[in-house]
Amino acid sequence: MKLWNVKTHLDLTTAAVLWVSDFHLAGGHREDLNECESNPCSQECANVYGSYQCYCRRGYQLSDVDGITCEDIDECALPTGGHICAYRCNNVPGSFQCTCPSSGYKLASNARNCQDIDECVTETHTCSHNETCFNIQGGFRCLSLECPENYRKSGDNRCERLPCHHNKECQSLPLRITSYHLSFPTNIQVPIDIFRMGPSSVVPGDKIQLSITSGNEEGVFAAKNVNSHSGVVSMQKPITEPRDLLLTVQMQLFRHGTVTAFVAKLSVFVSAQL
Ligand SMILES: [Ca+2]
Ligand SMILES: [Ca+2]
Repeated sequence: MKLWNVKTHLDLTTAAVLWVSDFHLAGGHREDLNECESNPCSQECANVYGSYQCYCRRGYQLSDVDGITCEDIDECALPTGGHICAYRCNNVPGSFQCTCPSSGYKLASNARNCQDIDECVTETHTCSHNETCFNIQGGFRCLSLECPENYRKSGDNRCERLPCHHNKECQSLPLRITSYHLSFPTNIQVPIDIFRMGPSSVVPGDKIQLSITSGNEEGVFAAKNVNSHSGVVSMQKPITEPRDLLLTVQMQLFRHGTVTAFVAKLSVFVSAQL
């Protein structure tokens, strides 16, 4: 009976000693041991009564395996990581960095999006003096206007036909050729009207006929009359890859029994959307 009592007492004591293993027994009082002093954690350590807890700085997470090692969080691989950066995500210890294409873009102030560099404003373009710089997403274009024979330049983007002097062949040439420049991101929703054309003044009885005379071999665009004095060019098929297109749009104006042609040269620059 007595023996049994002693054994029970010993077992309890052993258990108690194991349980209080984190305490020093000083002067008969239990004193908490600061485990953090021996740097058990890979980053931060918090001493708590009877134990300690490791924790990690921002950008790291505590290892499930040992509870003491801080592992870098791969922000780029998180389920939401695909959208964390507009272009490319680079994982770095404790953080991540977004990057942009090596040319044409800079990192926006939010450090995630890419912002087009306007080379025409920053004067980093390579256009010559007689060319005009036109900014597009991720790049720029150098434009020059050259008028064909029988035409003279009458503005930055316009050529006027020279007087015909009763030359019938000359009279069938467009009266005016005007250049326009449009820029779009890839994959814009179609159909979408991109250009409207009509005579500068409307005379009762006018009729127009709009048509695309070149540059639409793939049927991406369509021209249609909206009413008797205006028409529109629309994009009918999505453009998925960056490319430059040159469309020639002709408007025939039927007025007072004569027909006059006007031509619009549409440069369509489609650039990648980031
Ligand atoms: Ca990281
Ligand atoms: Ca640009």
